Amino acid sequence: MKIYDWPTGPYPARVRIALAEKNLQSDVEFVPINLWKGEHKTPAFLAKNYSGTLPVLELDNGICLAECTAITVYLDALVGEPTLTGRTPLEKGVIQMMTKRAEIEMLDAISVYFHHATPGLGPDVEHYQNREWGLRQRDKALRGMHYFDGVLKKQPFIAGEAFSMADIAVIGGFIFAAAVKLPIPQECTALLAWFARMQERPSVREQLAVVPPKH
Ligand code: GTS
Repeated sequence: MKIYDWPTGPYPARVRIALAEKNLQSDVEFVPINLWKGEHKTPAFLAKNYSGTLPVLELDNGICLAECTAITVYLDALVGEPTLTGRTPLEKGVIQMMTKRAEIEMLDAISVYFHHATPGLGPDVEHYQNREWGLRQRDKALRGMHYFDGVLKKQPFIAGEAFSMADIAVIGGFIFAAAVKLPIPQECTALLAWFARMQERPSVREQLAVVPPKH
């Protein structure tokens, strides 16, 4: 399998953490795609992923899977333990719901803030920016952090009693927040305590220690 990604990107980090949790890193060849040079928007890359985003998992038969959630579901089904996407029908449903919520309310919102209200990937790549929209999405992300803080006041993990793909999605949000220097509100004590606990996991600790390559 090949993974096309950028080693420290917040979305690629989600798949890298999932790979580490499943102990599958050695089955994968990582191919760097330089976002700042717009390599994710070339016709060759768009043929692999119409949306022109990272990461993409390419199987040995040439089939490409994009979207962190889809890739994680695939990886989770390859190897049994630990499960990242749930065992029972209810667990599976709740994990999908909370993963999507992590994207909508935090990670994707920070991404829109980055691309619209900061220089983003630079003028050669960012062809359209709408600062007001970006700032609204930043505020949405901050509200999302308060929402997840409330969730974590009631349960140890984002989707309930066990670590899952939904936790990894919120970790992606933390990574993006740090990259754009958006502080997690100090009053979100349960969210901050959860993130400290997440960093006790080797998969997360190792990903956070990756040094960004020059771009
Ligand atoms: N919904 C997609 C997923 O879940 O995989 C979003 C992927 C995404 O936005 N990836 C970023 C990207 O390709 C990579 S990174 O910012 O995390 O490094 N961004 C480039 C762009 O032009 O949107």
